[in-house]
Amino acid sequence: MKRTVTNLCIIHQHPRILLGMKKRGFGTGRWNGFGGKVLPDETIEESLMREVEEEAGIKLEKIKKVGYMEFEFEKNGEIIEVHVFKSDSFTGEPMESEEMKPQWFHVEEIPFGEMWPDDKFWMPLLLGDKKFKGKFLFGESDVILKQELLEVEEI
Ligand code: S76
Repeated sequence: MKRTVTNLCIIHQHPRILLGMKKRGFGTGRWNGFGGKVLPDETIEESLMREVEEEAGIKLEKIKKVGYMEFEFEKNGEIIEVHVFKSDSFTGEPMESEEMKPQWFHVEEIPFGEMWPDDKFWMPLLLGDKKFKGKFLFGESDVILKQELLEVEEI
């Protein structure tokens, strides 16, 4: 069974968050946090800094680990491990890249209908500065077949 280690970062400057519209690859057409696959010779944190700079043109100044999730896809048995971070400070101006079109959203107007269906479950924990662990099983058309989500003290 294939396991892929990835990271995901939500930039949260209350009351707004920065999301990116994914223009190609996994999750095309959905608003998402920034991030991607961890390469063999980098740490999870280094990978996150690289991905955010590549996708949104900004350099994160401070990151905080807030979650860990596993996404399993029934169709191919693939498991994606996701290390979730949040950040409230960066340098540079968010810029569209070949992969992502960044946009700020008010926390009351997050476009959950155009995001991965798990996001509406864990995003409130992230916005409330909680830490969490979760597991989601996705079926046909990415519907959630099974889910577990727990608030934890340490991640
Ligand atoms: O927020 C999410 N980002 C992804 O890339 C994939 N959720 C998700 N679920 C499969």
